[in-house]
Amino acid sequence: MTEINKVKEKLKNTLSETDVMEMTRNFNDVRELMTYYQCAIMEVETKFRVLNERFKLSIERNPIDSITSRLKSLDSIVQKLERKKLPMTVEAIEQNLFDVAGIRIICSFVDDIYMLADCLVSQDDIKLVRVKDYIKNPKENGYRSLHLIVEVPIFLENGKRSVKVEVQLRTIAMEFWANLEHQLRYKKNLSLQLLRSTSRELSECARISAALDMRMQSVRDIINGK
Ligand code: 0O2
Repeated sequence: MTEINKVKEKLKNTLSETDVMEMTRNFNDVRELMTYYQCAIMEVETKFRVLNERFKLSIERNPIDSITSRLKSLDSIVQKLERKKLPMTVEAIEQNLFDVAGIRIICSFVDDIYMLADCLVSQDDIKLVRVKDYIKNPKENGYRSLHLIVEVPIFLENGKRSVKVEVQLRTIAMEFWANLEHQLRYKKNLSLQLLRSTSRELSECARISAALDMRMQSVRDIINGK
């Protein structure tokens, strides 16, 4: 089955005839756009790898534990456009969906998150578009992470283009928590009672994990003589 037919099959109950026609018409342009997002991921990922290497010299350790990246799937893009009542065009994607290209940076310590974010946004080819600091202001459910939307230039055979990338920076503890919470969100067969008690338990885990991050940071500061 071709890529477009897979998307149509997946979303057959949610898309109107007009949506499907529009999507088919713009499909090749959207595929080309996806290659730009893939290039932007490579650019930003390299920037973080370079920073990690540099800090290995200056602070004698790697501030980054791991880096992952993902390109939003075509069906998720179509669903998000549909949810936001936007047309299925390249322009609508570029102007409204900021998380098509996503990079996640996992650190051991909270202060490394802010240090790396500062280093990234101070680079003169990076434009900071938006910051959501769910570490200083955690979400109601306990979710913590620093989210940046940045615009990065990519250099193509026929010129330069600016592309938006979502960067999520979090600690190992925040990642551990978010992965479990994500699983709960997609669990459909739990009773309301079990869902409520598990959400409460997860909230408590978020509180404990935030406290652990602070204590680990303090221990490291003592070790480093701060
Ligand atoms: P996926 O599969 O991770 O991409 P916007 O994109 O701006 O329209 P929003 O909600 O304002 O949407 O963006 P925000 O708050 O910056 O967060 C979007 C992403 O952060 C989510 O992507 C998740 O990856 C993560 N996230 C935000 N809140 C939570 C949370 O409560 N729990 C967990 N586990 N992750 C969260 P997507 O699109 O949900 O999915």
